[in-house]
Amino acid sequence: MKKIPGTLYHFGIASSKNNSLGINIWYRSELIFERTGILQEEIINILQKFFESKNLTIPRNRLSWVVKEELNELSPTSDITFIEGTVSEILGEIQKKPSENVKKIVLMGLSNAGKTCIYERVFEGKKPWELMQSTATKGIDYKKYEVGSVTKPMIWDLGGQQQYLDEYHGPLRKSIFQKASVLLYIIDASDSDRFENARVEFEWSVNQILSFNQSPIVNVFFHKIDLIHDKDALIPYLKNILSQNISYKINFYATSVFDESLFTAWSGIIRDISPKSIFINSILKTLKDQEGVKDALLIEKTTGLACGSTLDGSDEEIVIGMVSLLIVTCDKVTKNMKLQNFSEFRLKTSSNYLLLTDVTPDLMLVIILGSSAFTDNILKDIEEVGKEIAIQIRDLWND
Ligand SMILES: Nc1nc2c(ncn2[C@@H]2O[C@H](COP(=O)(O)OP(=O)(O)OP(=O)(O)O)[C@@H](O)[C@H]2O)c(=O)[nH]1
Ligand SMILES: [Mg+2]
Repeated sequence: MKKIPGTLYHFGIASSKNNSLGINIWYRSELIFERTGILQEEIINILQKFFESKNLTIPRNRLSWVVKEELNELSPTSDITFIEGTVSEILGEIQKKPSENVKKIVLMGLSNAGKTCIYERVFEGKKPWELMQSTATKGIDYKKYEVGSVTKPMIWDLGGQQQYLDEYHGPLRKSIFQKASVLLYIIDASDSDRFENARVEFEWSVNQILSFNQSPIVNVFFHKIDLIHDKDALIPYLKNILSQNISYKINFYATSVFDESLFTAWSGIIRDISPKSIFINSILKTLKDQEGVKDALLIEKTTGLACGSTLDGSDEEIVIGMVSLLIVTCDKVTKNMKLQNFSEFRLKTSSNYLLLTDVTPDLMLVIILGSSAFTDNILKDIEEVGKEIAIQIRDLWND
Protein backbone atom coordinates (compact mmCIF):
# COMPACT_ATOMS: atom_id res chain seq x y z
CA MET A 1 0.00 0.00 0.00
CA LYS A 2 1.40 3.46 -0.92
CA LYS A 3 0.43 6.97 0.06
CA ILE A 4 -0.20 9.37 -2.79
CA PRO A 5 2.15 12.25 -1.90
CA GLY A 6 0.42 15.42 -0.79
CA THR A 7 -2.99 13.75 -0.25
CA LEU A 8 -4.80 11.64 2.34
CA TYR A 9 -5.25 8.83 -0.20
CA HIS A 10 -3.49 5.47 -0.27
CA PHE A 11 -3.61 2.94 -3.01
CA GLY A 12 -2.63 -0.70 -3.34
CA ILE A 13 -2.14 -3.11 -6.23
CA ALA A 14 -2.82 -6.83 -5.97
CA SER A 15 -2.22 -9.55 -8.50
CA SER A 16 -4.80 -12.17 -9.35
CA LYS A 17 -4.82 -15.60 -10.96
CA ASN A 18 -4.99 -14.75 -14.68
CA ASN A 19 -2.08 -12.31 -14.37
CA SER A 20 -4.39 -9.34 -14.32
CA LEU A 21 -4.16 -6.78 -11.54
CA GLY A 22 -6.51 -5.25 -9.03
CA ILE A 23 -6.38 -1.75 -7.62
CA ASN A 24 -7.81 -0.37 -4.37
CA ILE A 25 -7.89 3.23 -3.14
CA TRP A 26 -8.42 4.30 0.49
CA TYR A 27 -9.24 7.70 1.90
CA ARG A 28 -7.78 7.80 5.42
CA SER A 29 -8.53 4.18 6.42
CA GLU A 30 -11.71 3.73 4.39
CA LEU A 31 -11.72 1.73 1.18
CA ILE A 32 -13.48 3.92 -1.40
CA PHE A 33 -12.53 2.43 -4.76
CA GLU A 34 -11.95 -1.11 -6.04
CA ARG A 35 -11.30 -2.36 -9.56
CA THR A 36 -10.05 -5.77 -10.68
CA GLY A 37 -9.07 -7.36 -13.99
CA ILE A 38 -6.90 -4.51 -15.21
CA LEU A 39 -3.60 -4.40 -17.05
CA GLN A 40 -0.43 -2.80 -15.75
CA GLU A 41 -0.43 -0.07 -18.40
CA GLU A 42 -3.96 1.01 -17.42
CA ILE A 43 -3.14 1.76 -13.80
CA ILE A 44 -1.88 5.31 -14.14
CA ASN A 45 -4.84 6.35 -16.31
CA ILE A 46 -7.29 4.86 -13.81
CA LEU A 47 -5.63 6.67 -10.91
CA GLN A 48 -5.51 9.93 -12.80
CA LYS A 49 -9.21 9.71 -13.73
CA PHE A 50 -10.10 8.88 -10.14
CA PHE A 51 -8.27 11.94 -8.80
CA GLU A 52 -9.74 14.18 -11.49
CA SER A 53 -13.18 13.08 -10.30
CA LYS A 54 -12.15 14.34 -6.85
CA ASN A 55 -10.94 17.64 -8.34
CA LEU A 56 -7.33 16.80 -7.50
CA THR A 57 -4.55 17.21 -10.02
CA ILE A 58 -1.60 14.93 -9.37
CA PRO A 59 1.29 15.24 -11.85
CA ARG A 60 1.52 12.13 -14.01
CA ASN A 61 5.22 11.63 -13.32
CA ARG A 62 4.53 11.61 -9.57
CA LEU A 63 1.82 8.98 -10.05
CA SER A 64 4.01 6.84 -12.27
CA TRP A 65 6.75 6.93 -9.64
CA VAL A 66 4.51 5.61 -6.82
CA VAL A 67 2.92 3.04 -9.11
CA LYS A 68 6.38 1.78 -10.06
CA GLU A 69 7.32 1.51 -6.38
CA GLU A 70 4.15 -0.40 -5.57
CA LEU A 71 4.60 -2.75 -8.54
CA ASN A 72 8.17 -3.46 -7.43
CA GLU A 73 6.87 -4.68 -4.11
CA LEU A 74 4.39 -6.92 -5.83
CA SER A 75 7.08 -9.54 -6.27
CA PRO A 76 5.29 -12.53 -7.79
CA THR A 77 6.47 -15.08 -5.27
CA SER A 78 5.74 -13.35 -1.99
CA ASP A 79 2.44 -11.81 -3.00
CA ILE A 80 1.06 -14.83 -4.71
CA THR A 81 1.83 -17.05 -1.74
CA PHE A 82 0.24 -14.69 0.70
CA ILE A 83 -2.85 -13.48 -1.12
CA GLU A 84 -3.48 -16.28 -3.55
CA GLY A 85 -2.10 -19.15 -1.53
CA THR A 86 -4.24 -18.36 1.47
CA VAL A 87 -7.26 -16.21 0.90
CA SER A 88 -8.41 -17.20 -2.58
CA GLU A 89 -7.95 -20.87 -1.76
CA ILE A 90 -10.08 -20.49 1.34
CA LEU A 91 -12.78 -18.58 -0.52
CA GLY A 92 -12.85 -21.36 -3.10
CA GLU A 93 -13.41 -23.88 -0.32
CA ILE A 94 -16.29 -21.92 1.14
CA GLN A 95 -17.95 -21.48 -2.23
CA LYS A 96 -17.58 -25.17 -3.03
CA LYS A 97 -19.52 -26.27 0.01
CA PRO A 98 -22.19 -23.67 0.68
CA SER A 99 -24.70 -26.16 2.06
CA GLU A 100 -22.52 -27.66 4.74
CA ASN A 101 -22.78 -26.49 8.28
CA VAL A 102 -19.47 -24.61 8.09
CA LYS A 103 -19.18 -21.50 10.23
CA LYS A 104 -16.42 -19.02 9.62
CA ILE A 105 -14.71 -17.74 12.74
CA VAL A 106 -12.28 -14.86 12.38
CA LEU A 107 -9.62 -15.10 15.08
CA MET A 108 -7.83 -11.79 15.55
CA GLY A 109 -5.59 -10.03 18.03
CA LEU A 110 -2.16 -8.44 18.26
CA SER A 111 0.96 -10.55 17.76
CA ASN A 112 1.80 -13.01 20.55
CA ALA A 113 -1.69 -12.76 22.09
CA GLY A 114 -2.05 -16.56 22.10
CA LYS A 115 -4.44 -17.06 19.14
CA THR A 116 -2.80 -20.12 17.64
CA CYS A 117 -2.38 -21.81 21.03
CA ILE A 118 -6.07 -21.26 21.78
CA TYR A 119 -7.41 -23.52 19.05
CA GLU A 120 -4.56 -26.00 19.15
CA ARG A 121 -5.36 -26.60 22.81
CA VAL A 122 -9.07 -27.24 22.25
CA PHE A 123 -9.32 -28.74 18.78
CA GLU A 124 -5.98 -30.51 18.51
CA GLY A 125 -5.83 -31.66 22.12
CA LYS A 126 -2.37 -30.18 22.71
CA LYS A 127 -1.19 -29.92 26.29
CA PRO A 128 -0.07 -26.57 27.73
CA TRP A 129 3.59 -27.57 27.73
CA GLU A 130 3.37 -28.55 24.07
CA LEU A 131 2.23 -25.03 23.24
CA MET A 132 5.07 -23.10 24.84
CA GLN A 133 7.24 -23.22 21.69
CA SER A 134 4.56 -21.67 19.45
CA THR A 135 5.96 -19.63 16.55
CA ALA A 136 4.41 -16.50 15.05
CA THR A 137 1.78 -17.18 12.38
CA LYS A 138 2.81 -16.05 8.92
CA GLY A 139 -0.10 -14.30 7.24
CA ILE A 140 -3.37 -16.21 7.54
CA ASP A 141 -3.67 -19.83 8.58
CA TYR A 142 -6.96 -21.53 8.19
CA LYS A 143 -8.16 -24.62 9.97
CA LYS A 144 -11.32 -26.61 9.57
CA TYR A 145 -12.57 -28.71 12.45
CA GLU A 146 -15.61 -30.82 13.13
CA VAL A 147 -17.36 -30.78 16.45
CA GLY A 148 -18.92 -34.14 15.75
CA SER A 149 -22.20 -33.72 13.94
CA VAL A 150 -22.88 -30.46 15.77
CA THR A 151 -21.05 -27.88 13.67
CA LYS A 152 -17.94 -27.32 11.57
CA PRO A 153 -16.02 -24.28 12.69
CA MET A 154 -13.59 -22.93 10.12
CA ILE A 155 -11.06 -20.82 11.92
CA TRP A 156 -9.20 -18.05 10.12
CA ASP A 157 -6.16 -17.45 12.30
CA LEU A 158 -4.89 -14.01 11.35
CA GLY A 159 -1.21 -13.60 12.23
CA GLY A 160 -1.00 -10.44 14.34
CA GLN A 161 2.34 -8.96 13.27
CA GLN A 162 2.16 -5.37 12.06
CA GLN A 163 3.02 -6.11 8.42
CA TYR A 164 -0.01 -8.42 8.24
CA LEU A 165 -2.35 -6.00 10.01
CA ASP A 166 -1.64 -3.54 7.20
CA GLU A 167 -2.77 -6.14 4.67
CA TYR A 168 -5.98 -6.84 6.61
CA HIS A 169 -6.83 -3.15 6.71
CA GLY A 170 -6.09 -2.96 3.01
CA PRO A 171 -6.62 -5.42 0.19
CA LEU A 172 -7.69 -8.41 2.28
CA ARG A 173 -10.37 -6.72 4.36
CA LYS A 174 -13.32 -7.92 2.31
CA SER A 175 -12.13 -11.51 1.94
CA ILE A 176 -11.58 -11.76 5.67
CA PHE A 177 -14.88 -10.43 6.93
CA GLN A 178 -17.39 -11.44 4.31
CA LYS A 179 -19.41 -14.51 5.29
CA ALA A 180 -17.89 -14.46 8.79
CA SER A 181 -20.27 -15.58 11.55
CA VAL A 182 -18.04 -15.03 14.55
CA LEU A 183 -15.37 -12.54 15.54
CA LEU A 184 -13.08 -13.90 18.22
CA TYR A 185 -10.72 -11.19 19.43
CA ILE A 186 -7.85 -12.23 21.71
CA ILE A 187 -6.21 -9.85 24.15
CA ASP A 188 -3.09 -10.76 26.08
CA ALA A 189 -4.23 -9.76 29.57
CA SER A 190 -0.61 -9.49 30.73
CA ASP A 191 0.44 -7.05 28.00
CA SER A 192 -0.87 -3.78 29.44
CA ASP A 193 1.44 -1.65 27.25
CA ARG A 194 -0.58 -2.71 24.23
CA PHE A 195 -4.13 -2.52 25.66
CA GLU A 196 -4.80 0.72 23.81
CA ASN A 197 -3.46 -0.67 20.56
CA ALA A 198 -5.60 -3.79 21.02
CA ARG A 199 -8.70 -1.67 21.72
CA VAL A 200 -8.27 0.31 18.48
CA GLU A 201 -7.84 -2.88 16.43
CA PHE A 202 -10.80 -4.52 18.17
CA GLU A 203 -13.12 -1.61 17.40
CA TRP A 204 -12.01 -1.67 13.78
CA SER A 205 -12.66 -5.43 13.56
CA VAL A 206 -16.15 -5.13 15.08
CA ASN A 207 -17.06 -2.40 12.61
CA GLN A 208 -15.75 -4.49 9.72
CA ILE A 209 -17.65 -7.66 10.60
CA LEU A 210 -20.81 -5.61 11.15
CA SER A 211 -20.46 -4.11 7.70
CA PHE A 212 -20.72 -7.59 6.16
CA ASN A 213 -23.04 -9.37 8.60
CA GLN A 214 -25.92 -7.82 10.53
CA SER A 215 -25.84 -10.24 13.44
CA PRO A 216 -22.37 -11.66 13.98
CA ILE A 217 -21.32 -13.15 17.31
CA VAL A 218 -18.61 -11.04 18.90
CA ASN A 219 -16.38 -12.59 21.56
CA VAL A 220 -13.36 -11.31 23.43
CA PHE A 221 -10.96 -13.55 25.32
CA PHE A 222 -8.85 -11.95 28.05
CA HIS A 223 -6.17 -14.53 27.55
CA LYS A 224 -3.11 -15.61 29.63
CA ILE A 225 -5.25 -14.84 32.68
CA ASP A 226 -2.99 -17.24 34.61
CA LEU A 227 -0.37 -14.45 34.65
CA ILE A 228 -2.70 -11.96 36.37
CA HIS A 229 -2.83 -11.59 40.13
CA ASP A 230 -5.60 -9.06 40.42
CA LYS A 231 -8.20 -10.49 38.03
CA ASP A 232 -11.12 -8.92 39.87
CA ALA A 233 -9.83 -5.46 39.08
CA LEU A 234 -8.43 -6.08 35.60
CA ILE A 235 -11.40 -7.84 33.99
CA PRO A 236 -13.99 -5.08 34.66
CA TYR A 237 -11.43 -2.49 33.57
CA LEU A 238 -10.81 -4.26 30.25
CA LYS A 239 -14.51 -4.84 29.65
CA ASN A 240 -15.10 -1.18 30.18
CA ILE A 241 -12.48 0.16 27.80
CA LEU A 242 -13.33 -2.36 25.08
CA SER A 243 -17.04 -1.68 25.07
CA GLN A 244 -16.89 2.10 25.49
CA ASN A 245 -17.43 2.88 21.78
CA ILE A 246 -19.42 -0.21 20.83
CA SER A 247 -23.14 -0.62 21.30
CA TYR A 248 -23.20 -4.19 19.93
CA LYS A 249 -23.35 -7.18 22.32
CA ILE A 250 -19.93 -8.57 23.24
CA ASN A 251 -19.33 -11.88 25.08
CA PHE A 252 -16.29 -11.75 27.34
CA TYR A 253 -14.31 -14.74 28.60
CA ALA A 254 -11.21 -14.92 30.81
CA THR A 255 -9.03 -17.74 29.48
CA SER A 256 -5.77 -19.59 29.86
CA VAL A 257 -4.24 -22.66 28.27
CA PHE A 258 -3.38 -23.91 31.75
CA ASP A 259 -6.92 -24.63 32.99
CA GLU A 260 -10.40 -25.57 31.69
CA SER A 261 -11.47 -22.04 30.82
CA LEU A 262 -10.87 -22.48 27.07
CA PHE A 263 -13.21 -25.48 26.97
CA THR A 264 -15.96 -23.48 28.64
CA ALA A 265 -15.45 -20.49 26.36
CA TRP A 266 -15.44 -22.62 23.21
CA SER A 267 -18.50 -24.52 24.42
CA GLY A 268 -20.31 -21.18 24.50
CA ILE A 269 -19.18 -20.34 20.98
CA ILE A 270 -20.15 -23.76 19.62
CA ARG A 271 -23.61 -23.40 21.16
CA ASP A 272 -23.96 -19.97 19.58
CA ILE A 273 -23.20 -21.27 16.09
CA SER A 274 -24.96 -24.62 16.27
CA PRO A 275 -28.37 -24.53 14.58
CA LYS A 276 -29.71 -27.28 16.85
CA SER A 277 -28.69 -25.73 20.13
CA ILE A 278 -32.10 -24.16 20.90
CA PHE A 279 -33.72 -27.61 20.68
CA ILE A 280 -30.95 -29.28 22.65
CA ASN A 281 -31.26 -26.73 25.44
CA SER A 282 -34.99 -27.13 25.72
CA ILE A 283 -34.67 -30.92 25.86
CA LEU A 284 -32.01 -30.60 28.57
CA LYS A 285 -34.23 -28.19 30.46
CA THR A 286 -36.97 -30.85 30.74
CA LEU A 287 -34.39 -33.20 32.16
CA LYS A 288 -33.35 -30.61 34.71
CA ASP A 289 -36.96 -30.36 35.89
CA GLN A 290 -36.87 -34.00 36.93
CA GLU A 291 -36.63 -34.58 40.71
CA GLY A 292 -33.05 -35.09 41.87
CA VAL A 293 -31.42 -33.70 38.71
CA LYS A 294 -29.20 -30.69 39.29
CA ASP A 295 -28.07 -30.07 35.74
CA ALA A 296 -27.54 -31.69 32.37
CA LEU A 297 -25.00 -31.31 29.57
CA LEU A 298 -24.54 -32.67 26.09
CA ILE A 299 -20.86 -33.25 25.40
CA GLU A 300 -19.15 -33.86 22.07
CA LYS A 301 -16.74 -36.72 22.57
CA THR A 302 -13.68 -35.86 20.51
CA THR A 303 -13.30 -32.25 21.65
CA GLY A 304 -15.05 -32.53 25.03
CA LEU A 305 -17.02 -29.35 24.24
CA ALA A 306 -20.51 -28.92 25.69
CA CYS A 307 -22.92 -28.29 22.83
CA GLY A 308 -25.81 -27.95 25.27
CA SER A 309 -25.91 -27.12 28.96
CA THR A 310 -28.26 -26.05 31.73
CA LEU A 311 -25.36 -24.86 33.87
CA ASP A 312 -24.34 -21.29 34.32
CA GLY A 313 -21.52 -19.29 35.81
CA SER A 314 -18.64 -20.79 37.69
CA ASP A 315 -20.25 -24.23 38.11
CA GLU A 316 -20.24 -24.57 34.37
CA GLU A 317 -16.52 -23.95 34.20
CA ILE A 318 -15.72 -26.65 36.72
CA VAL A 319 -18.09 -29.27 35.36
CA ILE A 320 -17.45 -28.72 31.65
CA GLY A 321 -13.74 -28.62 32.31
CA MET A 322 -13.82 -31.78 34.38
CA VAL A 323 -16.04 -33.76 32.02
CA SER A 324 -14.19 -32.51 28.94
CA LEU A 325 -10.85 -33.52 30.34
CA LEU A 326 -12.22 -36.86 31.44
CA ILE A 327 -13.65 -37.59 28.03
CA VAL A 328 -10.65 -36.37 26.07
CA THR A 329 -8.32 -38.27 28.37
CA CYS A 330 -10.32 -41.50 28.20
CA ASP A 331 -10.38 -41.26 24.44
CA LYS A 332 -6.71 -40.47 24.01
CA VAL A 333 -5.02 -42.31 26.82
CA THR A 334 -6.96 -45.55 27.14
CA LYS A 335 -6.77 -46.63 23.55
CA ASN A 336 -8.21 -50.07 24.25
CA MET A 337 -11.14 -48.66 26.18
CA LYS A 338 -12.39 -46.36 23.44
CA LEU A 339 -15.11 -44.14 24.73
CA GLN A 340 -17.35 -45.10 21.83
CA ASN A 341 -17.61 -48.53 23.44
CA PHE A 342 -19.20 -47.27 26.65
CA SER A 343 -22.95 -47.10 26.81
CA GLU A 344 -22.93 -45.58 30.27
CA PHE A 345 -20.64 -44.73 33.12
CA ARG A 346 -21.02 -43.15 36.53
CA LEU A 347 -18.89 -40.93 38.70
CA LYS A 348 -19.58 -40.32 42.35
CA THR A 349 -18.04 -37.46 44.30
CA SER A 350 -18.71 -36.45 47.91
CA SER A 351 -21.59 -34.15 46.93
CA ASN A 352 -22.52 -35.07 43.35
CA TYR A 353 -23.22 -38.01 41.18
CA LEU A 354 -22.56 -37.88 37.44
CA LEU A 355 -24.34 -40.19 35.08
CA LEU A 356 -22.83 -40.33 31.58
CA THR A 357 -24.95 -41.92 28.84
CA ASP A 358 -24.04 -42.56 25.23
CA VAL A 359 -26.35 -40.77 22.79
CA THR A 360 -24.82 -40.94 19.32
CA PRO A 361 -21.34 -42.03 18.16
CA ASP A 362 -20.13 -38.50 18.87
CA LEU A 363 -22.36 -37.23 21.67
CA MET A 364 -22.69 -38.05 25.34
CA LEU A 365 -25.34 -36.94 27.81
CA VAL A 366 -24.10 -35.98 31.27
CA ILE A 367 -26.64 -35.80 34.06
CA ILE A 368 -25.52 -34.24 37.33
CA LEU A 369 -27.47 -35.43 40.33
CA GLY A 370 -27.66 -33.79 43.73
CA SER A 371 -27.19 -35.82 46.90
CA SER A 372 -30.99 -36.15 47.30
CA ALA A 373 -31.04 -38.42 44.27
CA PHE A 374 -28.84 -41.04 45.83
CA THR A 375 -31.86 -43.14 46.79
CA ASP A 376 -32.45 -46.09 44.49
CA ASN A 377 -35.96 -45.15 43.41
CA ILE A 378 -35.15 -41.60 42.37
CA LEU A 379 -32.03 -42.82 40.62
CA LYS A 380 -34.01 -45.37 38.67
CA ASP A 381 -36.54 -42.76 37.52
CA ILE A 382 -33.75 -40.46 36.41
CA GLU A 383 -32.08 -43.24 34.44
CA GLU A 384 -35.35 -43.89 32.63
CA VAL A 385 -35.88 -40.21 31.79
CA GLY A 386 -32.24 -39.99 30.73
CA LYS A 387 -32.76 -42.79 28.22
CA GLU A 388 -35.84 -41.10 26.79
CA ILE A 389 -33.99 -37.82 26.49
CA ALA A 390 -31.12 -39.56 24.71
CA ILE A 391 -33.64 -40.87 22.16
CA GLN A 392 -35.11 -37.40 21.66
CA ILE A 393 -31.66 -35.98 21.02
CA ARG A 394 -30.82 -38.80 18.63
CA ASP A 395 -34.03 -38.04 16.73
CA LEU A 396 -32.95 -34.44 16.42
CA TRP A 397 -29.97 -35.66 14.44
CA ASN A 398 -31.96 -38.04 12.29
CA ASP A 399 -34.40 -35.34 11.16
N1 LIG B 1 1.12 -17.75 30.32
C1 LIG B 1 0.46 -18.06 29.21
N2 LIG B 1 1.11 -18.05 28.02
C2 LIG B 1 0.41 -18.36 26.91
C3 LIG B 1 -0.97 -18.73 26.96
N3 LIG B 1 -1.40 -18.99 25.71
C4 LIG B 1 -0.33 -18.78 24.90
N4 LIG B 1 0.76 -18.42 25.62
C5 LIG B 1 2.10 -18.10 25.08
O1 LIG B 1 1.99 -16.97 24.22
C6 LIG B 1 2.91 -17.07 23.15
C7 LIG B 1 2.25 -16.70 21.85
O2 LIG B 1 1.26 -17.63 21.48
P1 LIG B 1 0.71 -17.76 19.99
O3 LIG B 1 -0.50 -18.60 20.07
O4 LIG B 1 1.77 -18.17 19.06
O5 LIG B 1 0.34 -16.25 19.68
P2 LIG B 1 -0.43 -15.67 18.40
O6 LIG B 1 -1.47 -14.73 18.88
O7 LIG B 1 -0.86 -16.77 17.51
O8 LIG B 1 0.75 -14.80 17.71
P3 LIG B 1 0.89 -14.39 16.15
O9 LIG B 1 0.79 -15.64 15.35
O10 LIG B 1 2.22 -13.73 16.04
O11 LIG B 1 -0.19 -13.42 15.84
C8 LIG B 1 3.47 -18.49 23.17
O12 LIG B 1 4.79 -18.43 23.61
C9 LIG B 1 2.62 -19.21 24.17
O13 LIG B 1 3.35 -20.14 24.89
C10 LIG B 1 -1.63 -18.75 28.25
O14 LIG B 1 -2.82 -19.04 28.42
N5 LIG B 1 -0.85 -18.40 29.33
MG1 LIG C 1 -0.34 -17.35 15.67
